[in-house]
Amino acid sequence: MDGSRQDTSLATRTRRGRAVKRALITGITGQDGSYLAELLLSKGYEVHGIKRRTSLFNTDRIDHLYVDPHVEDRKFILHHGDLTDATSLIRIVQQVQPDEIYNLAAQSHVAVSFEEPEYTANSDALGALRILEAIRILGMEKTTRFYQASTSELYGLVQETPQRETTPFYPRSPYAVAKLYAYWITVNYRESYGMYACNGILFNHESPVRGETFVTRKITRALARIKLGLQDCLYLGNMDSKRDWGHAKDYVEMQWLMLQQEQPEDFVIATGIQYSVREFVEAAAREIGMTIRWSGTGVDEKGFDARGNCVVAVDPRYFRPAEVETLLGDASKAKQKLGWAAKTTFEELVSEMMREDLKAAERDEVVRKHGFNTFQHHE
Ligand code: NDP
Ligand code: GDR
Repeated sequence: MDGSRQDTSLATRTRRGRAVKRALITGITGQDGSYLAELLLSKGYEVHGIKRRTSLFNTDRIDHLYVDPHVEDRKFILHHGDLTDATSLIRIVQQVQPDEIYNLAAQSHVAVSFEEPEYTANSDALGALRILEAIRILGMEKTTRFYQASTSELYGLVQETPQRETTPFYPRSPYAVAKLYAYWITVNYRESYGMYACNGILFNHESPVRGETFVTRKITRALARIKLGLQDCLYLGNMDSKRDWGHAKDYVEMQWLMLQQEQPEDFVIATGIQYSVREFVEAAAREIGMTIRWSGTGVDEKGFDARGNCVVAVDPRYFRPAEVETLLGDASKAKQKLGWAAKTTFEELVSEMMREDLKAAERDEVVRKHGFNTFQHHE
């Protein structure tokens, strides 16, 4: 049978008079992917996502959106693929024929990028190129809009404070260097092929579903577990590091807005307020009425000390070969052109994360009481 004349692909079935917009999200199983999928579904989109094959289920963050594949006219559909596998990306883009592609997938951990620099470059730099090429190979330059998840890490060793769209970049990690390539290849394809392609230069954004090894979630999760006696100590690296922390839910709204404009442009997304890692620990502890006892380098004491305080210790293993000491964003362009501003305050963010991690720790406490192990991760 001549496959090329078969009209069976998802794309050809729905392209005729398509009533709803169709989005493809890479990294849909991640923090931002889950919030963006929720947002787009609430706007009536048909949402397609790319997930990687893993030996265990990796869809915890999106399980509430799952629709049984046997249901007709599903609005939420997952595809197996990988940013390091061009053939899978071309096949998915061809099948889905998306109006909008959000490239959120990445090896997104800065510290890990020093340990896996080549893989980080492959997925974070070449991954973006592979999607842009898929759009081009399939002749969809004028019909598919592209969003690239760029990052404040591009500013690295900061050249200007606060950082805005015009601030020069100075990446400080294999992750940031890979993202620098992705940033410029997005600009280049926009300028070379007239594609609607843009970069959101997002500063750190967190939530209760933030990965457990990023510092904010590591802190809220550990304090909750220490409070319930499930963990004895919190080990951190550079506590003087400063970040501009926002809420992921606010930031994905901006990702969508950026693809709805007349002209593609790059935008900084940030709150404009900065706190240190130490201040984050203090704010989280305040939320649950806990007193912190700061220990020096190396751990001389463990767990609650004699006065019932929580011990936070510095462990040099969390220091990075090159650190980004301070980041503070200026999102005035987003405010002026798109009417966007962060809604969630720092206190609200910390409070929500702390509340959700306490609930999770309480669940683990029940499990432990019934004689089962709960694991203590120090990552
Ligand atoms: P997460 O680490 O939570 O999610 C990353 C996603 O990418 C996961 O779905 C992961 O899959 C997927 N992924 C990783 N490698 C591959 C690959 N080779 N092929 C396909 N999928 C892959 O990141 P966030 O949601 O926090 O961030 C989203 C994007 O925004 C990332 O690109 C990140 O670098 C960038 N960014 C994030 C900021 C933040 O503060 N959160 C700030 C600025 C930029 P799996 O679930 O299987 O691991
Ligand atoms: P970041 O986030 O590197 O900014 O990248 P992370 O939360 O990992 O680190 C923030 C700062 O905290 C310091 N730190 C620690 N970090 C971790 N992970 N674990 C620790 O124990 C610890 N102690 C201190 C770090 O040194 C750093 O200075 C995040 C990611 O989401 C990227 O994908 C994204 O591009 C940027 O934010 C913007």
